[in-house]
Amino acid sequence: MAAASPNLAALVFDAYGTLYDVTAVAARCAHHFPGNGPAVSGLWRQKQLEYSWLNALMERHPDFWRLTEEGLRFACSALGLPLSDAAAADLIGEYLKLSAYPEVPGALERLSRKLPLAILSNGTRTMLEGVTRHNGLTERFRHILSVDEAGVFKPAPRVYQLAVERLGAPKERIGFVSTNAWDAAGAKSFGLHVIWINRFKRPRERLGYEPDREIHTLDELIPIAGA
Ligand code: LAC
Repeated sequence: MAAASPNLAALVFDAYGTLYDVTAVAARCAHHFPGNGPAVSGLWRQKQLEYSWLNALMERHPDFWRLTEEGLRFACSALGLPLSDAAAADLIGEYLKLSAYPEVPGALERLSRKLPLAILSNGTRTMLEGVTRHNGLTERFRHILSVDEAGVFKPAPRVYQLAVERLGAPKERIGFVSTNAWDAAGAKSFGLHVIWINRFKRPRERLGYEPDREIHTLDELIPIAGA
């Protein structure tokens, strides 16, 4: 049973997989690598995230654009697929053109009338502003926050602290919304009020931190936020 939602002061959203559909890159991967689209895109995303966690542990901070490229290069080498520089640039460029999930624009419109909204993501500011502009959503957000401002990737607590500093609200009154269960666990470990969008009907991560709410699409957040 979900806990009652506190009087939320703001909503903060993860970007990739939460607002923007990263599986769309699979189609572009299939264009460059016929028959291997899902294999490339799946391994690419996995390595991109692994590299973010490993760099955080190594206390290094190459930016997410670079990790996105390195993850793609690893995936292609592992699968024995030659990757030209032109194909790499085309595929990485997809990150600036990802589509929002279908319910996202309407839900953000409703939510933004009730509460200040922000993005807090591993992406660089350029990546986040680009994809948000591409979807016509720039006006919905009070802040677009990149982990680069904290100099470390999620789920380091310093990242979630950025939301507290920039929104000026107590952490338990900031609703953090993510589809990535490991990101939801990191935000909960830090102390935010966490809403996990379980878009893909996945089991919960067993990291010891349960989300405060579990929903399946962003629409379900509208009544929770009283919007
Ligand atoms: C992000 C990754 C976790 O947007 O999806 O931060």
